[in-house]
Amino acid sequence: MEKVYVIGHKSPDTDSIVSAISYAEYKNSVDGKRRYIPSRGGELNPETSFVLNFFNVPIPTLLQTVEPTVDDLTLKEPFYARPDTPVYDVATLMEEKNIKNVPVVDENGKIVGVVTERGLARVYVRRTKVEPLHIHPVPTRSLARILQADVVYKPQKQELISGSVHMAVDALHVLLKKIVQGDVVIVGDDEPAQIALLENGAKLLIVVNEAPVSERVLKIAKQKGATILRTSADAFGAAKLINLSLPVSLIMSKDFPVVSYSTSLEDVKELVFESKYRAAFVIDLEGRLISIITRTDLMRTVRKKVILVDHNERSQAVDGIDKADILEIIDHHRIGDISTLHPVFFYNEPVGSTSTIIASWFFREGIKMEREIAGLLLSGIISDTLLFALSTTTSKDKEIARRLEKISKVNIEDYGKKMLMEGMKIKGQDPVSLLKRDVKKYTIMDHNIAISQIMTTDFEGVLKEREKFKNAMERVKGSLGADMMFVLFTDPIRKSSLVMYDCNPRILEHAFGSKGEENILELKNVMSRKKDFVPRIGDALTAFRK
Ligand SMILES: [Mn+2]
Repeated sequence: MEKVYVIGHKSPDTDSIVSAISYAEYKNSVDGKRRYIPSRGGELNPETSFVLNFFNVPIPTLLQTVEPTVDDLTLKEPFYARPDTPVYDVATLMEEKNIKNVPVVDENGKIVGVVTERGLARVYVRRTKVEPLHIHPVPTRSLARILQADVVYKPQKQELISGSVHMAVDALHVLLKKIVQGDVVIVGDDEPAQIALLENGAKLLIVVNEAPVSERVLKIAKQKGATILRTSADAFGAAKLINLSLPVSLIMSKDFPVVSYSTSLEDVKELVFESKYRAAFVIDLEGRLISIITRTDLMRTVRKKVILVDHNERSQAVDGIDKADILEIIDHHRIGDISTLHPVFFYNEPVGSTSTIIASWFFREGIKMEREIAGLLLSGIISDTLLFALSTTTSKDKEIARRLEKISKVNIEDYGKKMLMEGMKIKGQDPVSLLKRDVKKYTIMDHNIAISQIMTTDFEGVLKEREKFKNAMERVKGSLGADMMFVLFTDPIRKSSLVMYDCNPRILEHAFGSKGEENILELKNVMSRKKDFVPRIGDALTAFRK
């Protein structure tokens, strides 16, 4: 079934994670033709971990990038050989199925080698030059099949047969000196020779030209426990076919390109086009062969299908979004710059959270909502509105939250406070990862701006560690390639934010009437990054441009 990944922004917050999980659930119940997979673009923050843990919901699949990968191809089940499969059978398979590579797979399904047409040819050129004829252990039945021979006699217990091969072309007394116990001899219709060979230890007679095998010969073969095969081929033909009875393990090559489900198609292309196999072998985590990718598999343009929730700006989306096929966007932020290949369902409503929108659709469509989903959606609303404290909170958020409260069987106030406190701990946390946890990038008037927001009730702790946070800010700014950075420490109880900035102080003066001290400024009633902060920075930058 076609897969569609439902995913929120990078540095996911609670709203984006629970929206992805809930919307995937919603879509799976209204559309049975596709499989909607909740995904995430990064590590969970402590608040979200608490939420998923509280409602016992699995963590969504991590997608570092939505670039097309092996997983997006329609993989065929491959033809393969076992290490003891005779080369003859592999060559036949290649011809019948018109394939150039046959992977060799052991009894656990692991790929151990590859036989190629070219490799096959090269091995035979080399072998016929130097090596005496030899039968490597091969089941008697397989050898008979390859020689197109009848099994005239074979001891009951003997399954595998092997040994050095002689041709009965010398005078008999010369030949008898050459053979040792267990050897194989290709003979014609010379009955005395057949008998003498059996009595001198030949383990297998290959009687060519469909020559008769007498009762006397048969009797001795039984006594000696030797095998007799009879073929219509001549001596030369039989020798040629014996060469093809080699197990492929002797001629397979062991350096072959492997890829996994998560290898990007870009990398696969490079491998396939550079490899002498003109193919790559797909294996799972245990090394088991899944499929083979050849050039024809790579002709078609493949894209991952995605639904974006809780964001619509390219800079906030997971990597590779330009190579993905966006099917829908559901958001509650400003309209950004993502463009799509086709007309898509794009829903944006200025409410407090994406969770509000998705919950309202469950209710509108009368889709049964499990307690866990209600709990997650409620958490998304609480997280994004800081328990209805943010100015972005609408009456719709409150109304939906009350309905979710009933289904989820938690108390909004008690649960909400507990959840927010979990996410607001800053003590003992690494400043860089704290700053990266919820950082968003904006492009305003040609400036690359990074704004990190950290919820905390501990302004004193922040001021005490100001140097650490400033160093961390510098590092994060550099790693994001931003030319300005702001960190908002927001206290939902005090209803104010402490902003730490790395930019021209005049921007702050223009936007908020003060530049504070030491690049730190407290902003009363600034709670929402997108509603209370970004627009005023945008106004200041626009004013400077003029
Ligand atoms: Mn949100």
